[in-house]
Amino acid sequence: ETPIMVTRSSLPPLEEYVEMLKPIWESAWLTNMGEYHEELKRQLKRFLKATELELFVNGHMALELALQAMNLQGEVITTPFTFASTTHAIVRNGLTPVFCDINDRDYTMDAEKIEGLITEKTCAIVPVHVYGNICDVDRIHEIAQKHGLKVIYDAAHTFGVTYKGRGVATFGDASMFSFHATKVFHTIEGGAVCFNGEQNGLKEDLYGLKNFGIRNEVVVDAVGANSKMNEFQAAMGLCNLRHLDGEIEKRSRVVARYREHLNGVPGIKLVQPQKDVKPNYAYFPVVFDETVLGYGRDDIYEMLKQHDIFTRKYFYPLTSEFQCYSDRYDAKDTPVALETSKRVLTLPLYADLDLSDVDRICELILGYRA
Ligand code: T4K
Repeated sequence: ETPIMVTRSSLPPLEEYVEMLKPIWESAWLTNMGEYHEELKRQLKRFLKATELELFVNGHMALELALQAMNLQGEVITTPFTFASTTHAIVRNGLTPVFCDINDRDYTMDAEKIEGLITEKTCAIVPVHVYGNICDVDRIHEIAQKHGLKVIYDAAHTFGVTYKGRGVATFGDASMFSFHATKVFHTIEGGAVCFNGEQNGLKEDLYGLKNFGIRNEVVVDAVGANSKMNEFQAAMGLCNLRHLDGEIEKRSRVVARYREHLNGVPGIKLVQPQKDVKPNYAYFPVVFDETVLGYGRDDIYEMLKQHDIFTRKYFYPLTSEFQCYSDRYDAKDTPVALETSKRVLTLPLYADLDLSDVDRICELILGYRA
């Protein structure tokens, strides 16, 4: 039997992608904001209900350059329960992460703990809509307004999610999306920053920063990087967008099947659907409580691996525990995040995962004895 990985990239029919390549061969225009780049930008703006959007070579550079474009200095309140990228993007901008704990319902930043971390050095909040769960955007907005802080969401997992009918891209000063191959929507590698167009010069700055800070042929006015999305990536995005609704629908069936098996089982905790949120079924995290079950997350991880089923411990360890940061932080300061990282496992989830495989995975989990 073929191994089951935590996810599997969605791909359009090969002929569809090949057809898209023909104009690239004819024009020999491969990168640097070509026609597909511009078309994808238009379509994504509409799809994400964003007022402004810039494309990038990947999600990480999108976040890193969004922070750079905001000209921030000092401390940034963020979550350690995330992928390496979030914390690295802050540190690589010369900023200091200050880690806020998460809540134990949906594992996003605990908004009630933010104000206690604000100092005179705080300049911004970088929350993460982790697994596709929306942060408490209303409360975060209130706090940011009160203290004059920028809010840059890591929305890597929330492509197409809406809250009270509003695109998730419209919250905060900016939101970063990842279009990596493992995401609900992908451009092989890729990313975007969505933002409100009224912020002074942000549009021009973001555009410049992904192209070496070049304004025009003779003016270079910022220390930029090279983070442009190329035409092959944009073509993949245009193809994938056509199939997205169907892919999300298939994912929803996989999630419903997992829930049928695992909901309400003592010692096994699932994230309950969020109120007023249209989800995208990005990840399926399960928290195993060893004190109830007599066995823990690592036992399930190993057992499934024996059956060629490869789950992932997203997000273990916390970023504050990484070797490059651990001398500066104590993970015990974020106890909910620490406990969750030790207990959580993300189960396989992708559009073409067979429901019979979901049944098998759940039977293995429910039949496990320590
Ligand atoms: N912020 C957050 C909260 C994020 O989660 C991420 C990325 C970012 C920022 C940064 O965005 P990007 O710069 O990546 O756009 C994967 C992804 O590489 C990464 O994008 C993602 N988060 C993270 C959560 O997961 P790994 O190291 O776990 O990937 P890997 O190579 O082990 O792949 C996982 C599984 O996916 C494989 O077992 C099989 C499947 N797969 C993988 C690849 C590469 C495919 O089916 N096709 C593929 O091409 O990081």
